Parts: sequence; structure tokens; C-alpha cells
Amino acid sequence: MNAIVQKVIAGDVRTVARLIRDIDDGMPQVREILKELYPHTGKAYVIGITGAPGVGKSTLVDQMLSHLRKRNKTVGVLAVDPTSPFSGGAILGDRVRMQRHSMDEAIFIRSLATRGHFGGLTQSTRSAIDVLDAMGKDYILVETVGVGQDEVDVVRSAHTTIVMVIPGMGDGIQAIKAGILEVGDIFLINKADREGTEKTLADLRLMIEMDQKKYEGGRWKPPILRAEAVLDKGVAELLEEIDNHARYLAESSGGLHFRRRREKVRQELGEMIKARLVEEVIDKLVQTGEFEAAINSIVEGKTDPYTACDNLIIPILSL
Ligand SMILES: Nc1nc2c(ncn2[C@@H]2O[C@H](COP(=O)(O)OP(=O)(O)OP(=O)(O)O)[C@@H](O)[C@H]2O)c(=O)[nH]1
Ligand SMILES: [Mg+2]
Repeated sequence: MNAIVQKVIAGDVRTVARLIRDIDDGMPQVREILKELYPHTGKAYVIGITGAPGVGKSTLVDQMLSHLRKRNKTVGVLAVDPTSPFSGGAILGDRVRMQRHSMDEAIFIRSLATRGHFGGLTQSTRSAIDVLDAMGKDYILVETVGVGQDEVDVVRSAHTTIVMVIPGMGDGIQAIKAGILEVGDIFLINKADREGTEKTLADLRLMIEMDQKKYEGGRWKPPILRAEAVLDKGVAELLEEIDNHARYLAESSGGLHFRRRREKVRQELGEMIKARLVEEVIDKLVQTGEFEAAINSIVEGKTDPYTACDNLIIPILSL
């Protein structure tokens, strides 16, 4: 067995930290390590926490850590910050907010900035989740800013996804509606001390009711909870709902747990193939000079991009 793989499985913090950094940097050599780690994954319970900037995700994660530690669980945390690869501001904030847990060996906290590689944010987050899983963490908490499709895809691979909102978002709720509503297993209204909590609750409830058909036949209907993460209010209730959802996944008659896993694997494999193909094909074409030559031909009017594309990829694909 590869030495790095061995150390990850043994829970060596420095090795795991380095591996996650290499994943984030898109180093191609991590692929071989991830291959060997994969059979050691699938044991952790993955919780996605998503919501607009500043809704209190990191504060909540910090409180959840305390609760999970009381249950003697080990936890990995990934803070995914796609927006600011250079500033690192938010990431620093996250670290500070979770600092009281930073000396606890049962807890491992890392940020991912994903400094551009082809598989992108979603793939590197999945790989990092696999690493923490193989490392033996019982729970993995993934914090993402719920804005784009990437974030939605990231939390799709979680077992339970918590969508966090704050009162008075009004239009904000409409804005997140499209992709996020369907991935939310639990909705959490944080900063529930603020004005507008009732209105937000009613808005969310209406949105969920509109989708009534989806919950027929005993399907999970996302509960809406209130919390004040800074004061640890509502966090115990949240963990109870997570337990309920975990039980639902495990017991649901249609083998939902299995279906979800299959869906996850289908998506992962599809994306991985796509990313690899693009990466390898473009690399090859750039190296052989064919890419530049084709650009010249198009610019000089000797061919068109459609024909050039056919000519470039057909020989590769029929290998
Ligand atoms: N009043 C109030 N403030 C809160 C509550 N929860 C968190 N905050 C505050 O909201 C601010 C943002 O909290 P974070 O936990 O950093 O929010 P976040 O969602 O992780 O933010 P990003 O990572 O930047 O997207 C901090 O100043 C928190 O102290 C709450 O329940 N009530
Ligand atoms: Mg945060």
C-alpha cells in the first residue's frame, strides 16, 4: 500500500492536510492516491450547510462541533470558498470562528479555495470529503456559500443538506428558490431573534407546500427550524432532525439510501469523465501544436471552427 494512503487511513493530520492542499491545487498525482483511498470511504455521514454569505454557517458549524463532540464523534469540516481564491478573507474568518476546536484532535478543519483545475470545485470537494472519510471521521460538515450551481452540486453529495436563511431576505428566498429548494433536507432560519422571522417562516412553508406532490407516499418533507447560532439556540433540535433524516434515509422502503448513492456515483462518474476528457484532449492538442494550428487556419479563413473541431477530436476519440 502507498505510504501516503497508509498514513491517511491511520489519521495522520499532516498527511491529510497536505493531500487536501494538493487536491485543491489540482495536482494530477493525487488521482492514484484517491484510487487507493476509495475502498476505505463510505462510512462517514456527510452534512452540507449552505446559505448566503453571513447567514451564520460557520457559527452554526462551530456549535454543531461542540454537540457532536459531546456524543464522542469525530468530525471533519470543509469550508468551501470559491469566490475569493486570493483574499482568503472569509476563510480566515471561518478559522477564527471555529478556533476553540482547533486543538481538538478529533476535529479536522480545512478550507478549499479550488485554484482552478478542470474538475472544478465540485470534484475537489468530493475528493476532500473522501479523504476525511477514509481518515475515519464520523461526520463531515461541508460549508458552502449557496449562490451558484457549483454549490448546489457540492451539497448534492451530502447525506443531509441544511439550507440556512435569515429573516428579512424576502426576495432572497425567491432568488435561491430554483436550485436550492430541491436540495434542502432541512431549512434553518438563523438569527431568529430578528424581525421578520414569522414572515420568512411563512414564505418557506408556502414554497414547500407548493411542492406537495414531491412528499407523497411518506417521502421526507423538509422541516423548517429556527435558530440563533451564536447563542446555541436551536442547534440541539437541528441535530435531532439530522438524526431523523439519517434514519429516514436508512429505513425508507424504496431503498432511498441506495438510490441516493447510485445517483451520486452516476453524477460523479459522469463529471469525472467529462473533466478528464477535456483535460487530456486539450493538453494533447496544445502539446502537439494542433490547437494553435487550427486557430490559425480558422483566422486565415481556411476552415471553420466546426470542421476544425471535428478534425481535431475525431482521430482522438476513435483511438
Ligand atoms: N444576531 C445574530 N447574529 C448571528 C447569529 N448567528 C451568527 N451571527 C453573526 O453573523 C455573522 C456572520 O456569521 P458567520 O458564521 O461568519 O456566517 P457565514 O454564513 O459563515 O459567513 P460566510 O462564511 O462569510 O458566508 C457573525 O458576526 C456572527 O456572530 C444569530 O443567531 N443571531
Ligand atoms: Mg463562514
